[in-house]
Amino acid sequence: MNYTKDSTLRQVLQSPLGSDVISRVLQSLQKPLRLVDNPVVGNLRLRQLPGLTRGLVDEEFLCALLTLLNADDTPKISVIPTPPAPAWWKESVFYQIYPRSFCDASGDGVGDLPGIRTKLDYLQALGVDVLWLSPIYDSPNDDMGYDIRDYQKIMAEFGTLEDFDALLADVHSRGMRLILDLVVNHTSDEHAWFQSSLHAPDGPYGDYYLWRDGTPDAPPNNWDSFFSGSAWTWYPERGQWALHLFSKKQMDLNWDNAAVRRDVASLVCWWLDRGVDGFRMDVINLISKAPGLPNGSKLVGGLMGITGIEHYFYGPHLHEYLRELCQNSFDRYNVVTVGETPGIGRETGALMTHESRGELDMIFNFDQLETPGHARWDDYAYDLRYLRTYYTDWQRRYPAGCWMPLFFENHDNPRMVSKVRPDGVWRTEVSKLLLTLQCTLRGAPFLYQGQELGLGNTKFAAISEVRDVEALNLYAELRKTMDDAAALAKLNAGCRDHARTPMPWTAQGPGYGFTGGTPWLRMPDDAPTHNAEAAEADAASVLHYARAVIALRRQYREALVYGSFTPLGRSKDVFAYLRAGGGQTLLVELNLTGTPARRCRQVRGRCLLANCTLGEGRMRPYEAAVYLVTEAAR
Ligand code: ISL
Repeated sequence: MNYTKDSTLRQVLQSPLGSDVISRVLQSLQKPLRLVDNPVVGNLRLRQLPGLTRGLVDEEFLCALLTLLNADDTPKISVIPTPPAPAWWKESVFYQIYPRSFCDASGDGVGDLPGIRTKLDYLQALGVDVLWLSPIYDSPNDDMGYDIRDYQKIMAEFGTLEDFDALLADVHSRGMRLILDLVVNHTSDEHAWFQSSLHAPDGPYGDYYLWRDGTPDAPPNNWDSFFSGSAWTWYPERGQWALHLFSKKQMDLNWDNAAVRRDVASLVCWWLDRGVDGFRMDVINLISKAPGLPNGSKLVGGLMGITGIEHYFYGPHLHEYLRELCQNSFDRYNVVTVGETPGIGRETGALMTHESRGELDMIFNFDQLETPGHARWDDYAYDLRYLRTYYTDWQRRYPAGCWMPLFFENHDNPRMVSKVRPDGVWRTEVSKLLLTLQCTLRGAPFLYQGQELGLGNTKFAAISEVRDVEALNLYAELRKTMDDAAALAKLNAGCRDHARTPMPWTAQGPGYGFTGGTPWLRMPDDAPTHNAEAAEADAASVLHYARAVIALRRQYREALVYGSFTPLGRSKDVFAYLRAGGGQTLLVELNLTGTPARRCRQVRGRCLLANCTLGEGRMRPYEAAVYLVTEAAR
């Protein structure tokens, strides 16, 4: 279908992209998607929107939307509730390691590969199947390894290729797997490709990056960098601008150049031949940029917090490039791929991951990390009740041939327990509740290091304690209009360093078993109380619960991995659902609030696991329990 300004909202909703965009806009306005089911709203034509929304939706936005809608006419993937096809990675529990902060064997204050090796017993006992390592490649660390200088070399602080091979062999010998982080939207400006591109524009790498003509005082367009300021840097050596969507040292590759795509596929195969079991793929949806790199709409910029994004978050060749990469690398191996895809919604996500499409196995959608109307830098208490709406929707509407990752934390976000309860109350219960959700919904649980200890945020008292480039740039920006205390308060709300503080293994400071040296980033405030040693000794700890709920997922695999999902009850406070398969039915019942709630009365069963002593009457605050259903009440 050809979309024009005369298309109705209902027609736009039929397109995967249109549906995702409308959902996102409504979500940021805190309006329900069913608004569009209203015949009057559904029949509105696009051209009416600027007038009706008093300019909130403007002409520029409509033009950008129409270009995107008309670029791809693939229909939505229909939701046919068939049992999912089995795959090893669907049965796996993933665990993300931030190597810099996991375990330091060398004593230099920075985590390393030999350190990870010493913790494999711990990880195996936890029950996780796949380890995902954040980047371990050679890097100048402007963005802590997400700026790669050499894809075939290990970062000196982390060890050597021999250390890597030894780690991989140890992981495999335990029946576990290991995936790496593939960062190929951009490279470091110190990568040999970029250096050659910069100094030899007519050489073989001259066209490997996004160079544009202009004068030093006017960037080629108005795109923002995700890390503050313009997305362009002027290079006098070449007399041109180069694009960097992230820091000034993370230069975007030109994926329209077939040689770039060939080189990426071959470096992927190099690692796969070494034995790695797959990749998490950094901002992989950003690789295809709109031809001509047009200016971004101010409206979208305001809504999304970044100008220009509509021209590359779902670019014209995205599917084609992913398919090509898959054919030339992943398809030849039995591996898993997880795309990190900021801005991609459920319908476009299904197009990127459906088993019939040959692109990716899963994508990270981040919509569950903030409640509607909020963004990461907002200081607010996360209302867990949103998860009931969010997951009910995804579990029912994400097609059977797709698989979703289930996660609340990673190295880019504050700790979820602190978002839910900034006051620290009910920390243990909330941690266990989140783990219960992750291990009992349909999808792949991704735990982030320290989550199993119930670690919370750390208060950064001065900017000198912060290491992350995003936060440092933002702080500099904020200080133009705010005092130090106000800027720090903003940073403390959303800073990525909360999740990057090193793992406390023992109760002994100052290194808490992470290092014998000085840690590269301060230890978490929680280290004296929330460390692996203390957790091991306490049968009621989050760690013991994490082991139990992971084991439960394995024991009831037919129901909890492959089984059906049926939500129960109408209360907004309680998320209750059945998972059924292999002749067994499990009931999961979660009180999403900090006050007692009515129990779900429809089903009776034997309690297999709970995060508290179950009360006789009402559910306790944040109570989480899993039952084996023996009898369904009428
Ligand atoms: O979209 C976002 C909101 O600003 C970001 O959270 C975005 O998803 C994220 O910054 C992308 O993250 C990944 O790529 C970055 C790197 O700094 C992150 O650590 C990585 O996870 C650039 O490589």
